[in-house]
Amino acid sequence: MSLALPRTPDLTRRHFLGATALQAAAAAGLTTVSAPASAADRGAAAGDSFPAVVVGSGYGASVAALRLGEAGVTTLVLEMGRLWEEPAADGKVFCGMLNPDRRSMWFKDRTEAPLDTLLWLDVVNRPIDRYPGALDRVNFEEMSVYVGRGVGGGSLVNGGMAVTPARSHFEKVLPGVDADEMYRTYFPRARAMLGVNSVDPDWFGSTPYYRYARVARDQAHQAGLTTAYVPNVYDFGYMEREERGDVAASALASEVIYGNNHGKRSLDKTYLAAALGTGKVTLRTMSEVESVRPEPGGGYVLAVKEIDVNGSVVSRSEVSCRYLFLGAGSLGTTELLLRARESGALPGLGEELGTGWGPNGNIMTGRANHPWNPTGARQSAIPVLAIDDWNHPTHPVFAEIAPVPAGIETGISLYLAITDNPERGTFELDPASGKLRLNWRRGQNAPAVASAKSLFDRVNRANGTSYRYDLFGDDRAFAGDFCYHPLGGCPLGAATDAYGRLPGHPGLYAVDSSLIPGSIGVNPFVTITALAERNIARVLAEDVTTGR
Ligand code: FAE
Repeated sequence: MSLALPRTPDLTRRHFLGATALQAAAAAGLTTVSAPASAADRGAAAGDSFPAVVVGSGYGASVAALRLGEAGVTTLVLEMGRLWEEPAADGKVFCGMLNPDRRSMWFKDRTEAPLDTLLWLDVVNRPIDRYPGALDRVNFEEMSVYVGRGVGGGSLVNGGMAVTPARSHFEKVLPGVDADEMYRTYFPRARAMLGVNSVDPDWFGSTPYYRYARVARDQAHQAGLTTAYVPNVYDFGYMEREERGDVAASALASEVIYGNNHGKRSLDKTYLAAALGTGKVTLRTMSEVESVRPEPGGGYVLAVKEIDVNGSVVSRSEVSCRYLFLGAGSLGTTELLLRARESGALPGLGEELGTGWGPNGNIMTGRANHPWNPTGARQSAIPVLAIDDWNHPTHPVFAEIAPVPAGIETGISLYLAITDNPERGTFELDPASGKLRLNWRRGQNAPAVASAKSLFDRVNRANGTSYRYDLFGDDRAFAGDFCYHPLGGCPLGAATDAYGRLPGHPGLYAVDSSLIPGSIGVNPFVTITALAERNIARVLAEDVTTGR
């Protein structure tokens, strides 16, 4: 079964116009992208002044850009990363995981993949040239955070798992949000716009590419646990054609964390294409917002640094706007706001800013399978199954069954476990270096490790198997020193009002993962998208009055 993108005539036309504009800009090597606007729209942006500016182009930012464009508000999107549309000399836009090159990571000398050794051998990570690659790993003192960089943010590099949280957990984490409205209106809207679909269970049951998931499923069932199919934004119809050899392979060719060349409905194919297609939205890439200050008389001024692919500064400029939507992610949005508070530029920002950060209870772990029960040399890089033990009374876990698409039999069952770790971290600016600091101690992972261990001890006991200790560079079975799901820093209803408005500063909004206080119990992008849809609907109805 494969669901298509929303097919109303207007949206289809917008997607087409926007996608064409993205491709044309990439082919011409441009860092500014816009679809043709009507004559009446030209001039709505005077000089470098726009009615609305959106910072970043991940989930929250893309929702804001589309809905502003639809409402007729001339909008500029500023993204620090590249536009990923144009093939390189090898004919591919992104590099694969088995042979990573400079396209893999954001200005690193060596790749920093999460699973970094096999049999304790340093065979996974490679030296690379410094380049604005798609995946970044931000290394704080005791926690590393993976994020996407480029047009589409995390949607370029993530596993595409599109999960709606358990309503009880959503209500616990965000008690101020009307859950009825979310589950009736905004979650369905987000799923439809993102192009969520599900794997065909018959195909899943027979393809060699999901043997690893079937092995892990059967072992979970042996331990009395429940598994569930997990929807995804990767087009499963395309994946089936990959197996038949009808189309170029992507998920079945070990592509995911450094980008998918085909099959994945990343945001540049969905929300952002539609946003550009309104003719009201312009996108500037390689443009990092360094600071924000208020404009006398209302609105905001942003200091913007444009870089080239060597990381050299091409220009520094200022952009002003009446309405400013921060969608730079949990790290990026919190950092910009902390800088503005600490410098005195935005004094209204309160003490709750920088609080409520968590890694969504992320723990990665691997189990060793018996030689007579192989997981398969051919593995789809897109996960489709999870162990759902979220209702466990003391150790709730939602564990994604992850691939190890190494191209050889590894015998590993790998998991990204999401746990209900109540620990939270805080952000601050280091007084000496001025850099963003995350106050999170490794010991704060202990509740998450305890939950993951409780679950996988049960799986190992029931199957006579054990953990792998060779995967994370030392002899740990559980890796909790990195995360894929940074959440919080600007918690909704605490650092902001109930709709993401920053206190004391009219027209300033947080729209992304920074709003969710540390945990959502499942992979987070559907929630980030749905919450952004809810908040922008209210903001457009109540706040935005000019430039239409
Ligand atoms: P995000 O998508 O991070 O986008 C922020 C954007 O802002 C980025 O493009 C930045 O380059 C840009 N930016 C930052 N600072 C600035 C600045 N100062 N100026 C201009 N631009 C800036 O934000 N989630 C799921 O639900 N399912 C999954 O299967 C899944 N798998 C994942 C796998 C990996 C490897 C990773 C890294 C993440 C995964 N996630 C997954 C998490 C998900 O991608 C993440 O929660 C969202 O992308 C966060 O969305 P935001 O809108 O907050």
